[in-house]
Amino acid sequence: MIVKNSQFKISAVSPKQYPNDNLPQIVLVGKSNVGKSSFINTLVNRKGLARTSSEPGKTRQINFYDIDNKFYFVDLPGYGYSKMSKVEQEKVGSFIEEYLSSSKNIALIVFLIDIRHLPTENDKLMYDYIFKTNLPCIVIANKADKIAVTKVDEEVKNLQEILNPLKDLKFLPFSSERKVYTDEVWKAIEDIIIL
Ligand SMILES: Nc1nc2c(ncn2[C@@H]2O[C@H](COP(=O)(O)OP(=O)(O)O)[C@@H](O)[C@H]2O)c(=O)[nH]1
Ligand SMILES: [Mg+2]
Repeated sequence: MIVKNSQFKISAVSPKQYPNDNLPQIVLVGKSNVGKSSFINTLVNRKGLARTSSEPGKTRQINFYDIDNKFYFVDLPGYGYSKMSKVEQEKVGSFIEEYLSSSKNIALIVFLIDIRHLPTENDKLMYDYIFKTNLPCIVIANKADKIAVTKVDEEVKNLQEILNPLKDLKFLPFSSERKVYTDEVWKAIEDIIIL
């Protein structure tokens, strides 16, 4: 898909601020710094739409981006930022769960993990949580530019074996750095929601 018009809609800190239209919401979930905001920018082909940061743990609101008046990309705060206090981390966790359990328009969860590492404990907890919501989900093994091209397929398979041995979810590699696999990801999204 080629996006023509993408714009920031709102930063929400509570459910009453979520957009109240019925556009489908595609939500980015993943640990802090895994590349959620960059993923949005890469797919819509705009450098600065979603705020990215090399310093993790910055986003504490839920940012909604209107894409061609067809759907929202929803940028959630990342979990598992080790420099945050336990209390602060729990706050972020319940914030994420509040959105995932109360928004009525979630059409797809895009769950980002890092292709270089085994899923963290928090990744596994999030995966289990997503599984229980029954919402459609695809898993993106991000930062594929950080490993040899010849290892990419093997690593993606490996991660699926660990997180999703039933193999009922789609796992895809991705790299915002090199802007590769973008077509495959759009296709996977469009297989699930009609855009
Ligand atoms: N090498 C590489 N770096 C990436 C990629 N995606 C994001 N980053 C970098 O990772 C850092 C965190 O990215 P960001 O999108 O802000 O992560 P977020 O916290 O999940 O939203 C930034 O320094 C990005 O430039 C990628 O595909 N490859
Ligand atoms: Mg971000």
